[in-house]
Amino acid sequence: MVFRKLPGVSASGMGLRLSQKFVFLLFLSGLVTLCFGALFFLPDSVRIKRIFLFKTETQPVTVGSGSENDAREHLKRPKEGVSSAKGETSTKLKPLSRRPSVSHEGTEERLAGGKAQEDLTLARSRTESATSSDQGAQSDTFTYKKFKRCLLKAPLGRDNGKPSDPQTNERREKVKEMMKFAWDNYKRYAWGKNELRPLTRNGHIGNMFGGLRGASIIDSLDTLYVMGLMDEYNEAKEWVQTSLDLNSNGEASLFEVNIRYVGGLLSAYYLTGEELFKNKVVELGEKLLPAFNTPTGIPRGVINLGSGTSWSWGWASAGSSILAEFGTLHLEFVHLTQLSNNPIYTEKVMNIRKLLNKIEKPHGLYPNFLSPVSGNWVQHHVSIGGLGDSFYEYLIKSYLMSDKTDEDAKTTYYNALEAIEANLVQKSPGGLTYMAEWRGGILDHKMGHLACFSGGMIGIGADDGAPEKRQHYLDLAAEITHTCHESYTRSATKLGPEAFRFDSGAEATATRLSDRYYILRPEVIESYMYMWRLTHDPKYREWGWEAVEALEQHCRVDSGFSGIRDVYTTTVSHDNMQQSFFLSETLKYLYLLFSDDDLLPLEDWVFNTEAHPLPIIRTNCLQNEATQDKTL
Ligand code: DMJ
Repeated sequence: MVFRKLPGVSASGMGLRLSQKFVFLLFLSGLVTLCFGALFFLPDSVRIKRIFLFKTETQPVTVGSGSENDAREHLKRPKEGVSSAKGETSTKLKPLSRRPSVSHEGTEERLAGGKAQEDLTLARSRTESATSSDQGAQSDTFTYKKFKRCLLKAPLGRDNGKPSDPQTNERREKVKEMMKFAWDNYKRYAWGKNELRPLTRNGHIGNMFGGLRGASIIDSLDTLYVMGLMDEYNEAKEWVQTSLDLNSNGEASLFEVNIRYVGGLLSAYYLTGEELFKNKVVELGEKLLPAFNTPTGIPRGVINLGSGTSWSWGWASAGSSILAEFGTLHLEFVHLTQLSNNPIYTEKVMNIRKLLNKIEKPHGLYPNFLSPVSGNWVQHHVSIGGLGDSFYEYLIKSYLMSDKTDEDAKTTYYNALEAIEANLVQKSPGGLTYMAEWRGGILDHKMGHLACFSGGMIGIGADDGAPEKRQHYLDLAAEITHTCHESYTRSATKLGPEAFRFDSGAEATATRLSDRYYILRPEVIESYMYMWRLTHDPKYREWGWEAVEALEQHCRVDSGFSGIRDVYTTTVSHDNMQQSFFLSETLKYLYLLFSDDDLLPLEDWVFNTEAHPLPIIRTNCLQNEATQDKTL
């Protein structure tokens, strides 16, 4: 090493200075090391620790850990969505934990999340993601006129889907009357609240929507419009204009706000072209973004819409996020990108997709709990019912909604379906096909009402499967739908229980008291509707009509519709809750079942998991339209 003499400094003097400097630097670096080391002794909650050590906050995959009770509790939780309903039936909500095991403060997460996502090489820029840019890009700003020109058919059909057969038309009118009855009572007793309590004749707010109000109004907008209940639709629209306040400051379920509010407003916009809905939905979409500020970009389940702070459900083991929650954002977020011309929404959901593609799947299956910090699975519980369900639904629907360009969604869906068939699909001794649940390799021979949506899902995906599998998928869809129908016919009320079993001699019946309730859920009817459209087998309309009669007989009360506590007794006990999804889904699917196929044709529309129709995005057409507009 060569020391160059500094001017005016002797060699020995320079040596002295250098050794002083050396000692000083040694002291300084010792101090820094000490301070850094001390971080490890600080409690996890200290902000500075989380900023410096976020990368080491990975959690080991704890297969099979966590309490079984926890798992049972939230098996019902995410899909039920409406907390009080659960509270009043047999399922009680556990309170949200304010002190989860990992950090949840918006600001730190924002800093940490951005950096860690780079580390995981999860691309966030448009150019890095071909699919993302395909889905998100518009050569020009979206306009409603362009969008309408790119539809293949008129959304409401030739004659609003009116069937020519008089009996079917009568049945359709009956469903419309049920909608009007449900709406009128909501309006009379619970206007502006989230849901109607039809026995006590008051409103329910609940804690799922972060202080947002009017869930039944937002969930009903498109149903009212499609049914031609225009006075009611106008009342709903006016409420959105004057009273939908998005500046709430409460704790919301990202999933529920997305499927009901974002989905409901998007559909209302696409069906009507009212800019009001578009403005509202874009404003709301922005408020959901902070939930993604985690080290992996996997959003947490709960978000404070005012502060942007987010955290995991207290009942989700080890601060995990839920597959059916973070996996049920794709459709709405791609549309938010389209309407706002901001790629960020599509980037967020593509990031989730990439992480899921990357991590190892046990037997090709997707467990229900994932750590948003480490990106590892937490517990190996797999279910096509609660906690998992709509993740699978959104894969095939993402493919369909992309005008069949999202090949990645397609591959992921069919691979997942293969794993489901290999590991979960079972045949009962009585010959009923069902989807069991999987707990670390052990089958639980139980199928939830929620899992009954899968008949419709497998049906709509049948045609795009491998040619040799198409008929098989359609048959599988029909078998699952048949099993779900059996779960209805085997009860005294002809309505299906929350969960039914295929063990200890049971064949599609609930064996536990706590599984006997019915909360006006749509999934079985949803599958009837899809299977009707796909096969035109009249039995699906008959089965739908059986459900209408049962709803009328057992769930209709003086002031609305109510869930019931036990489907196996005709001396019914009502749960006093008219769920918003009854207006959004159950009645809409029934109405479509008795309508011609040209009402919301499947060539142009996919339904989000709350039955809000979203249009297929024809990027090429929209871009050509943009070019044409410019040259006109
Ligand atoms: C609805 O909120 C949605 O369908 C959701 O995906 C799960 N279930 C309820 C209705 O049962």
